[in-house]
Amino acid sequence: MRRTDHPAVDTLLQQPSLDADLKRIGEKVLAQQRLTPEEGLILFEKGDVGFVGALANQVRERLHGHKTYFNRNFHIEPTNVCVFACKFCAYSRLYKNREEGWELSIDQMLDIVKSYDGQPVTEVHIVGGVHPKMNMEFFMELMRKIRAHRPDLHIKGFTAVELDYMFRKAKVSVAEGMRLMHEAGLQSMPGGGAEIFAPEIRAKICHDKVDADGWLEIHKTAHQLGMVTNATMLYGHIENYSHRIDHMERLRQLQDETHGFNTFIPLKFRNKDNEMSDIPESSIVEDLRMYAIARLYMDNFPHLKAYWPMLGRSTAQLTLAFGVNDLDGTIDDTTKIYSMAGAEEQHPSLTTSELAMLIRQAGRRPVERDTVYNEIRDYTDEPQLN
Ligand code: V47
Ligand code: SF4
Repeated sequence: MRRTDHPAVDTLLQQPSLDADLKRIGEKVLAQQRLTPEEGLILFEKGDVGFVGALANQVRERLHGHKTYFNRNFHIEPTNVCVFACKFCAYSRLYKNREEGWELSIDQMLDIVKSYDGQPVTEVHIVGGVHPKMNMEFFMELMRKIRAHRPDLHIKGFTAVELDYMFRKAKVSVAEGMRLMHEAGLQSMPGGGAEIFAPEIRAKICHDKVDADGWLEIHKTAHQLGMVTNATMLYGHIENYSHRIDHMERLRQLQDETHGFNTFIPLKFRNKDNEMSDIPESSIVEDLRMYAIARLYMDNFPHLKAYWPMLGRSTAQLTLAFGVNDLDGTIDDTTKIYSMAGAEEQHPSLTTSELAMLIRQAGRRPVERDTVYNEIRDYTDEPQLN
């Protein structure tokens, strides 16, 4: 009997040779039932890329049809000087070596904002290293000036790592710090700094920055103020599948409580020029399995995003058949964090037309969105527009 709009999924689940656990999990996904951590682990251990991909695609199309979102943003990276010493980071320069780094003044950052005057960008994404002299006051003044100059520009900024450090330096509670930053203009937060929550992995790869509880508390507080945030997971290094499930489970539980997360972004570990360069990178098949299992496990996250400059255009296109419904990085990607760690695209830049074309080539419908996923424009039938 045909039970879904995806006969391929039905056929897959009826194959007599299919493992009994996988069959049961597949039936649960079709019945829209939540997967347990044990079932998530079984998917990682036994689910081949074709199996998890077909299921994740079914979920993706149930939630979003063929729509694939992108937004027009630009990045400001205030500094690459950082007090922390994450082993996977190829981007930061330790504070003691800061002559090798850059530190932008408020006026220099405002000049970046002004360079986009008249351009149809909707968001500025502010994120960088953790510089001890760039404190809360400094960033509140920056945001007030950005808002005065361009009130319609959505300010998404600061990982929980940066905020935790600022609040501790300013001796304010998370609740007070978030309230002040929000009042100064902060509207949403990116998902960085989460890495892998498990303390035994954090101790080895990023021992000195905010821990899982601190990261989750900052996002929870943001959600309580009405802000939306994203969540990331850095995978494919020294963690095992249980650590990935534990990470996703903790995010799923907070999301049940607050519903403040928009997007989950699995970040593939890249091994160039960092202290973990001896660790081989995950294969594309493993990357696609990661996206698919994330789509199946994170049932209360509306969106799953791939960051194309990191993956490369072709792999990013492929992810659209494995659960992903959002591609980040558009017209003029200004971030260096990935290009310095060995990302596929060293100077990532695509016109909106080109990005829309990539999405159409993958058989999907390109839709421009704002930060909170209001639809701005459907590019399905507009091949030549920028
Ligand atoms: O937390 C650092 C990652 C993150 C490496 O929320 C690396 O919309 C791979 O979170 N290999 C920061 N990853 C960037 C980030 C982000 C990016 C784009 C969009 C959004 C969003 C968030 O970059 C860090 C860390 O996990 N990272 N080094 C590396 N070698
Ligand atoms: Fe600093 Fe972020 Fe790099 Fe860690 S990942 S060293 S917190 S810039």
